[in-house]
Amino acid sequence: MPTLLSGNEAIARGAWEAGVTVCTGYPGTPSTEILESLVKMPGARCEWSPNEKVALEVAAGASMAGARSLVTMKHVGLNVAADPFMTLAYTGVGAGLVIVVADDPGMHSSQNEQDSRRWGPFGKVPILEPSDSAEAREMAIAAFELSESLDMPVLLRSTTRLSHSKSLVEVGERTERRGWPYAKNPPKWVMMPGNAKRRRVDLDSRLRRAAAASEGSPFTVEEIRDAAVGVVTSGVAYQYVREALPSASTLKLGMTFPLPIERIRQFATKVHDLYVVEELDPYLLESLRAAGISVTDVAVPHIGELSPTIVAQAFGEPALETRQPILDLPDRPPMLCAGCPHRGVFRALREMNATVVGDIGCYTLAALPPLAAMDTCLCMGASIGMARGFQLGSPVGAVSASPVVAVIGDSTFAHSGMTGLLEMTYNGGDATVVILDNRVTAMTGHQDNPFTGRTLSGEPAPQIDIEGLVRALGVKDVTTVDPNLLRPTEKALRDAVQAPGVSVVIARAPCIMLSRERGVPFAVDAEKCDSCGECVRLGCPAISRGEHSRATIDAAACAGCRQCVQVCRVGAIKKVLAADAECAR
Ligand SMILES: Cc1ncc(C[n+]2csc(CCOP(=O)(O)OP(=O)(O)O)c2C)c(N)n1
Repeated sequence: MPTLLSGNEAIARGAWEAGVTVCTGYPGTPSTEILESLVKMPGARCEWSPNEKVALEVAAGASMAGARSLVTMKHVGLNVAADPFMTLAYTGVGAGLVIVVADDPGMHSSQNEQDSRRWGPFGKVPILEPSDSAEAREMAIAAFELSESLDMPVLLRSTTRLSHSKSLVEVGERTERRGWPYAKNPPKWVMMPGNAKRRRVDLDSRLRRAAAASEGSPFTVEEIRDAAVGVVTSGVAYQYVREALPSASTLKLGMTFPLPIERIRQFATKVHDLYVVEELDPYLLESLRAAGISVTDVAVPHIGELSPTIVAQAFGEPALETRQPILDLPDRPPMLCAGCPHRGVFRALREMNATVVGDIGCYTLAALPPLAAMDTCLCMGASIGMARGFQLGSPVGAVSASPVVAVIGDSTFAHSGMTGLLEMTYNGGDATVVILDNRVTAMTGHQDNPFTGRTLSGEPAPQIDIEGLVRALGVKDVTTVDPNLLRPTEKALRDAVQAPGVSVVIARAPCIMLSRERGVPFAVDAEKCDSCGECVRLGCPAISRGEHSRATIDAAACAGCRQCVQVCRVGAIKKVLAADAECAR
């Protein structure tokens, strides 16, 4: 009986059926739900790692020890894991090792777009690319087989649309795998120059076997319809081509590294004009042209996500009919939630005219008006190293006029912030670092991390002490504040920027979405409000301007955090009576 599964659920299901026993990863949209699904299935040990590099190393070790292993991450995660990744094809694997990487064309929730197919030729790692959930499951199973038969890790590449869309999947049973007992084999496992040189040559012969596997792959499907137009495509782009150009002949590639060049060549002989439709980089296009296959140009954009309409228009066809929204909904720009504890820190930093070197998490939203209190955001963990760079690179005097403050979330600090702090303490840095400890990895949907005291499977874990950790990294000036208390927070930050050397302020209050009970909401006394806008500038979605520009609070949205009460100079914000509060909600 077919089941409706998202691409992520289908990958999890396929890996489980393949007998995977070790699953690791670091959260990142659109990949997060793979481990969250797997952890509910019996027989596989699933863990969030502090970052993707560690996750891949755990999976690599487990594979060498004889367990089928899976590791999941979003596209930028593979940059973090690139070091072990680039040598894993040399060592090869013990039991099957599958690396799932989920790209985000269109940057729905990412700081850049990357085409992870480039990692195939770069890391010399075979790639499978599903185009719907059923294939995602089948390819997850096949990826383990391929990994073992080729003695290589296999990359399973998804994209947001595939990971998050649901389609029908015929599921099967789990096959338990007996472990491959670990055998000492330094020439294979110890990558020092002498061994690596031999493995590099061996890798080429494995790549030739991979190319042969690609030529014979059942996942590459040729569909001849009208021979006038032939399209080579892969992944979800195949679905768009089928919808936009229903009569076109297609060659859907399942293995996108190594490419089945001979099959593509044969397909080209069967059609009049050959086109390539692919999302993001012209990866297939360049490869086909490099192989001497003649491809007709078509204006499919190489930026952003494709859609059936974009594909249709590129071929001069009319736009496809799409469903129009029933209501003309107002824009809702992203902002910190009502009651978010991060807000208090950013208000203080704005008041201090600080240069705020930011990082990635919910708190990045503080860059937007009206808070407008973040100067930079580059990649996870960059804030502390960049703050050191700001300090070194600023003209003398400029730094003290605008104190340099790095802000970083708890999960991000564990991910890749700790080494930045070591850079600071080791090299005599003089900046303030704020660790926004909301007790969870909020941005990606409330995952646990080494500071939360719980594992992915919900078991209790040692709750790593951030203060102790920061001190061990060489910081002497460490203060902890509750960021919902605005004055003490601002005082702690002002003291920290004035203190010589590295100061760390830990702003600790749980994410408002973690608290099951919200506080009693507040309301504005219109008689008292002088329209100064201080509360509005907090950027709380519960507060807006009403009649005569006076502030009003939406009691249904107010979380009762009291931050606005603390900024109101005329005492116009008061608690709503408990009975009225119930009505408002
Ligand atoms: C290398 C990399 N991995 C994963 C992500 C996805 N991601 C963005 S922010 C974030 C974690 C944020 O958690 P935290 O630092 O605790 O801040 P919060 O959202 O809780 O405020 C993650 C996992 C990413 N952008 N880059």
